[in-house]
Amino acid sequence: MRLYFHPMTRATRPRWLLEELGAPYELEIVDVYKGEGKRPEYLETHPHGAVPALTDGDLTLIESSAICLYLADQHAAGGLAPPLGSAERGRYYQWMIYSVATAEPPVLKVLRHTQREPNPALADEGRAQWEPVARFIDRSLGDRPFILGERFSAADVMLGSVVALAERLKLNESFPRLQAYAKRLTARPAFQKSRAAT
Ligand SMILES: N[C@@H](CCC(=O)N[C@@H](CS)C(=O)NCC(=O)O)C(=O)O
Repeated sequence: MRLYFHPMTRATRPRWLLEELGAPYELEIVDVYKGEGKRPEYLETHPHGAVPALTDGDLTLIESSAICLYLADQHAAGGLAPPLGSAERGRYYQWMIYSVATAEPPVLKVLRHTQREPNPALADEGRAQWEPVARFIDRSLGDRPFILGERFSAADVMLGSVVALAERLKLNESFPRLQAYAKRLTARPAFQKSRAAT
């Protein structure tokens, strides 16, 4: 398997999962911040020139959530995806999709409008949109360590990467359980490794 990657991007998600699974992989750094994603050879792999992309034999996959769903199933013995057909599997799908469809956009809005394109009004809009998301995640976690309960899963990789970014942006201050969740996840060696440049 080859993961097309750059640190400080969504490509850290599948790398985090590969590290949790102890699965072998090759890393290919694509510096999307220097335009390397738009090189014609790479556009053959990722039509939008973004990271992550994963190749596994003849298969090429894009979208961090799809790659994580695939990896967790390919390495089912790693136990990071609940059994097919179980209610827990349903909740797992919910969090895998919620992470990118609902949780990520407000956090990225705050990131964008406090950094690359400063705009306090739009940043505040992002903060307001994060609030109900944070409340839902907080309530769903309850007093359990991970989003599906006692066991860490690939859903914690997807959701956790968003919550960890929200934490960096100080969006979780009214949600101590979210703060503890972010701390618990970012302390994991696989998370730390996923941020490395090589
Ligand atoms: N929805 C995609 C987003 C991928 C994406 O936009 N990646 C960014 C880095 S976080 C990128 O490579 N941007 C460079 C570009 O689009 O030119 C995913 O989750 O994989």
